[in-house]
Amino acid sequence: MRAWRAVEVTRLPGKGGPVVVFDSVTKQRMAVGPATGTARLYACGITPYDATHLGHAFTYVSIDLLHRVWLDAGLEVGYAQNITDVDDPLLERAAATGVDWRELATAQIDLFRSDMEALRVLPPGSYRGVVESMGEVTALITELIRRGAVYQVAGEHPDWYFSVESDPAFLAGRDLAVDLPVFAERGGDPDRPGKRHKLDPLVWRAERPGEPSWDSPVNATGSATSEGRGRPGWHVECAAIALKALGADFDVQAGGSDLAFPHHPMCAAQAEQVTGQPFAKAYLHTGMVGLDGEKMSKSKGNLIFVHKLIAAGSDPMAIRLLLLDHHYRSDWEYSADALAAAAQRLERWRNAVVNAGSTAAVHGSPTAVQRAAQLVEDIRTALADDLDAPTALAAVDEWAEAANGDPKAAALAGRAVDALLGVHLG
Ligand code: 5CA
Ligand code: ZN
Repeated sequence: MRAWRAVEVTRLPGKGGPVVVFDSVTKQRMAVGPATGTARLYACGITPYDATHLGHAFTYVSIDLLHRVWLDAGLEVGYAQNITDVDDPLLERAAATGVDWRELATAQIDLFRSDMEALRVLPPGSYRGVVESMGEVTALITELIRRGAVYQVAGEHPDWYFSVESDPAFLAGRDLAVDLPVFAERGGDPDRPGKRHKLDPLVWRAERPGEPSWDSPVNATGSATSEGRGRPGWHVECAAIALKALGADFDVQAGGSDLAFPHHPMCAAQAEQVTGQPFAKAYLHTGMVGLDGEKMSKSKGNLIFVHKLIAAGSDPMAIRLLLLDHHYRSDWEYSADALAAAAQRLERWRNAVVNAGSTAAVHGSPTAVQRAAQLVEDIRTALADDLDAPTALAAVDEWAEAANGDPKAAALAGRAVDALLGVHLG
């Protein structure tokens, strides 16, 4: 699948250092990315209906900070993202609105691409939908069957499930009283008759009338078969797409905190079963954006769309500043007032950077350039410390407040804001 257009990222003087993030599995801060070479990042992509709301935008802009910090540290970034382009809610929406599910997905992916471009989010190098990845998904399922880690339930719909007990570590330390309701809320079916364990996730859903289907991987010989046609379960898709693009033991698996369970542990368990290596070294989860006291979600319909804000006259860079004003791990609520404040902040920064030169007494004065160089370091330090964008924004505020119009200093500050925060002021 085509990703979206990349914006240029200018190189800044010097180099950023290692970045520490909070790993939600070990619940510890840890440095992520190699010292040299290529950092490998997987971000769970959209299910293409009702995109792109501010919650999605917050998650991808937050992940974009990690991408930019790694680039600033001189690393290459191998970035992969999926599209869940066949899934229950997508099919349900298509059926309810009388639109072909493929057309719905295509239109929403187009919208997502243009929103990501407007927000200056750097694109993934590998952007793959599930439909176009069916070969690797069924190959992974075949391998899981061969290893005895999945099983078929009896009955009218002979679906396949991954056995969580096949991974001895999976259930260790889990509290089923907490996990089961979350599993049920997020696409799981704990009470499906015939399952070995309530937490076992669906791996292959046998064809139902009227649903799209593909040849089955179930004949365990490695060749697809038209017997038992169906479609894959959600977690095994991301496991297969990530492994294909990045290999095992990549640096960071990222997504919103609603993927912290069961999605990411289920992806990891299935991938690890086959590779014998860790799936990812660290798991990064962004907070949830809400509206009127509830998480912004497609199912609740309480959505603020990026393209609608832009159509109503918001500058995409003001939207980006609104998102960056919240630490990536915090849950927060959208308000029009906060967006207006972000637009004012953008205006102040633009005045300090773009309108520089007219009032400066001295061009390239050592103190002014030194202050801008200090700003570069302050942004770097803030982002290296668990991607602390709000602190970085406060540093730019302070710089802009005291800026004296020196064009050389302003140019450096503007480049830093662009390269590290992704906010274009020119
Ligand atoms: N296709 C799956 C991932 S494989 C999925 O969760 N799609 S999604 O369209 O529902 O969400 C896309 C990304 O946005 C996910 O990382 C999700 O965690 C994140 N997200 C969804 N709602 C919000 C929200 N209200 N606030 C912050 N992030 C959100
Ligand atoms: Zn995913």
